[in-house]
Amino acid sequence: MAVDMAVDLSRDFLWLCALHLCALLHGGHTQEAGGMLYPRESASRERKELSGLWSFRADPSANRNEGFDRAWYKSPLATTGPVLEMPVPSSYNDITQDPMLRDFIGWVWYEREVVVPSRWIQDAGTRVVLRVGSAHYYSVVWVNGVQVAEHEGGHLPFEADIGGVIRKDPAVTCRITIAVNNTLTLTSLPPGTITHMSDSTKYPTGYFVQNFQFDFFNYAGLHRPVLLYTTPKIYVDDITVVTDISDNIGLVKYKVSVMGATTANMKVTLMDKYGHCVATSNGSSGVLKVINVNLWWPYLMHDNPGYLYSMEVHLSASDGQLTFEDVYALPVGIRTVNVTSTQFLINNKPFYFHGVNKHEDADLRGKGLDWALIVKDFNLIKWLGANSFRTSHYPYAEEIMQMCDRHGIVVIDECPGVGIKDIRSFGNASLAHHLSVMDELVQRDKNHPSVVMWSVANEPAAEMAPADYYFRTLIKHTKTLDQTRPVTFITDSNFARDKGAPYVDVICVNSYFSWYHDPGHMEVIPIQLNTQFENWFGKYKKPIIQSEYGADAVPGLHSDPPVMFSEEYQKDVLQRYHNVFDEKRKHYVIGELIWNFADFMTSQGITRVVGNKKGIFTRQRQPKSAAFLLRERYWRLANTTGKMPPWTRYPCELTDTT
Ligand code: BDP
Repeated sequence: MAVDMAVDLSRDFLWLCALHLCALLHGGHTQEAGGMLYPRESASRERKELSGLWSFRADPSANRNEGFDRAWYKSPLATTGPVLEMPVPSSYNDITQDPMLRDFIGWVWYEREVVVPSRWIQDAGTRVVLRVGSAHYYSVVWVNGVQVAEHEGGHLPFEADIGGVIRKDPAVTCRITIAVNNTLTLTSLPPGTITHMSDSTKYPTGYFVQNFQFDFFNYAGLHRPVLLYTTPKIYVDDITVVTDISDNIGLVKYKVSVMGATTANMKVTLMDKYGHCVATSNGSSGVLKVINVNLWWPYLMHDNPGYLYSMEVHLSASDGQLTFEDVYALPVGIRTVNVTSTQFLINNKPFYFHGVNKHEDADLRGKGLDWALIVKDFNLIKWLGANSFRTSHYPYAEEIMQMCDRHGIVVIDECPGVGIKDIRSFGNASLAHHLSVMDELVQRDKNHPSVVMWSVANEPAAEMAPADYYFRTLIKHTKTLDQTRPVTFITDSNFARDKGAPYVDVICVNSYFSWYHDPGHMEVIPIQLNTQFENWFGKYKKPIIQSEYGADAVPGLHSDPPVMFSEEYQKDVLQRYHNVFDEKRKHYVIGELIWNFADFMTSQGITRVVGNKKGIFTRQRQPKSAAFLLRERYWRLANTTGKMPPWTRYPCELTDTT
């Protein structure tokens, strides 16, 4: 059905300018340069969590700019208008009964007063850092009315040293104000556009909608923990580790960067999981050698998966008067990753991805971090016998990445480059932002052994002419940032016309035969899937991952013979894909990732019945029939492709140790 709407690009442009102008007016980028180490407690570092209830108000003014015009950050939010209680972390969309807030576009304001320990304020040798785990999408942060940070992009952390501000008047309670704008523009990631409807016979005055071309709800708000942490004023700013193996010796090449001093004494100690020292070194860079190394192995590939050492960096330095000590302990997994023309090797052994695509998505909290959900999902992943997932379609919480490290779940780490379909999103401004998002992602996740490949995008319009330069530049840049991991993007383009594919290390292809093409005709799957694989491998001679496939199933809807949307149809589609995978994995197919782990929310539309139903689990994490089919398969695959510890040999129960 065609919708008659007036697309006013100049106003769209104004909207975009408003977003960036506010950045200029309110102080520009004050975000700390340098490392992005996860804030861990240590003998020299403390943390203060700010999760809980914050004051909240959306700005529904016509230009969404009332908060800036009236400087809502200058006084407590409750003094400039009504406030709601809003949980953090959580998306705000599903928390109230207000439909306006569920679909709100523009600035929302969060505020929280914090009691900062007086010790932190009195001791000028202590850095006090405010860290926001993820705010979707564009944020400006003030402390006591002074702007301390500004950040573009959801899904990735940013921080600011707030010591100077809170020390100005120690008697004043520390008031943190965060304005977050979820508007997506042609240059944001993901991109989007705003359409203003000017036909007054159809739409109210000032009516506009946000358009985007991705298939998940554009949840917004403070999605991950906000916290304060301390470091000494001379501190470990960043650590980079790259690992290698030589016979039974593990090599941990490390580099530590220090802020606050030009010279420092450094002691680096590598501990095994029982706290025994296995290697030491001095100096800000070096190589730690671990004899009889315990390698980091994926789940179901070894009887001791996810082995982590702890690299303790002890820094001591003087500012001329006082000596400062800082301690940071980084979990380190020793493993290698290599790609050949037909294989993906972890520790020089072929690795087959039998995994899932996920979303950060759940009832009520939307994309808000929730430990109960995270642990449940890991239990389901292990129950399923999955050894991997892709962070479709944006970086997941650092806490999730740490779980992957510990449990040996292999990750394809994807940036929010999803829905790049408009040719105007291939321009220089878009590319520059995309490059800086990759900088932030690699900076955050470079030390996770679970991360084995970067994905720079999902299903972009890769057949468009500018895609060649765009992906060549983006992939080259990512490889410069990290020379140890392969880089890919996920394609659904035609193999002969895809302009980005020449630059990837692994071909990752999505297809929905008998669903979006030939709906209802599962009999086409074997021939079409076979053609897909032969075409891609024939042209590129690179290993291939089926990075998405699947079908919607409404839980409890049954039909025999199977029809679309029934649980039987979903199972049958999977089974027919599996038959082809089993043939091709003898040659060059190196993985299969089901779309999707669980049902998830999308925007409303005529193809979605309260969200996307391609989950093998419901949104509440209950299995559909397909989950049992996949479980059978994944455990069988694990038995044939991995070295199974006795306690996991399928179909034995966990208690059976024979
Ligand atoms: C793929 C997209 C994914 C969608 C899926 C679907 O990558 O985000 O949710 O299709 O339509 O093309 O279910």
